[in-house]
Amino acid sequence: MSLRGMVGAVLLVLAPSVWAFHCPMEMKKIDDALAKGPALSAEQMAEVKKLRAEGEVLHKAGKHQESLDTLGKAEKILGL
Ligand SMILES: [Cu+2]
Repeated sequence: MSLRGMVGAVLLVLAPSVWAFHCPMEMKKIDDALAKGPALSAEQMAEVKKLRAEGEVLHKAGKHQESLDTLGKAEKILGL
């Protein structure tokens, strides 16, 4: 196996576990922001909570990239 192939294989194995740790960090950031009582409209608040819940479901389903994308949208609304 070429060095390049090996690096690729290692990255493939490591990447999902890196994401797996990343999602809870993003969820915590959102929870912390929500705990501070952000200045959001009721509509935005509902959207953030929905995205936060969806992110957790995706994370548990092993869809970490989709989870991060979803959590990222919630963070954007919160201005994080
Ligand atoms: Cu995850």
